[in-house]
Amino acid sequence: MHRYLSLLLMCGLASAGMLLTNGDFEQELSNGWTEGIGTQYITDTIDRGLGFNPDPDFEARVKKYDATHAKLHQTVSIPTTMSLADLEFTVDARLSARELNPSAPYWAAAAILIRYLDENDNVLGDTRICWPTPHCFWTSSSTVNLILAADTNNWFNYSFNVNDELANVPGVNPPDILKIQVALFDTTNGC
Ligand SMILES: [Ca+2]
Repeated sequence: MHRYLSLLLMCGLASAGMLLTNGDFEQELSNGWTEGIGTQYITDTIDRGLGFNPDPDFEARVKKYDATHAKLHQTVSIPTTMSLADLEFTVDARLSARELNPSAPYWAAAAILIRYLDENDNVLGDTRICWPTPHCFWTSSSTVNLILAADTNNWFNYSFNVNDELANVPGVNPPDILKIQVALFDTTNGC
């Protein structure tokens, strides 16, 4: 086996009010969130709990070992009354991924994806707050911006204004963005 990863978080996409449903995970995940695990085994889980982070509130966890991927996601339409500059994204997360056989060209990555979608749900680009292992091929491009976690042991807050962040993905045309998907995502290849 060559991969192990997990991630935990609470997140928000807000202006005057919260756009994400149950972004703080204080309710069951079925409220607002969609789960997806590719080829699930007993070691692959998506759940929520109080104790992943020592704060008194709930967090969500996406953990995979043998599955091809695990994903907890939610897509929101940007209200016509809002501009992209009105949208502030924030998340507290701990990201972890490991290659258990570092000599082999297998890779894993844990990420929070902020995906920019057009009206037909096509992905125009994304911001990836991530922890990729050494063999992961992910790189920043005109449509992808990687924000790397500092380490795998600690929780960090990541916050940005969506319109400001789009300067880092100049291949995405802001007027085309009508929806945003937020996803907690674990993936691997070659195992
Ligand atoms: Ca907690």
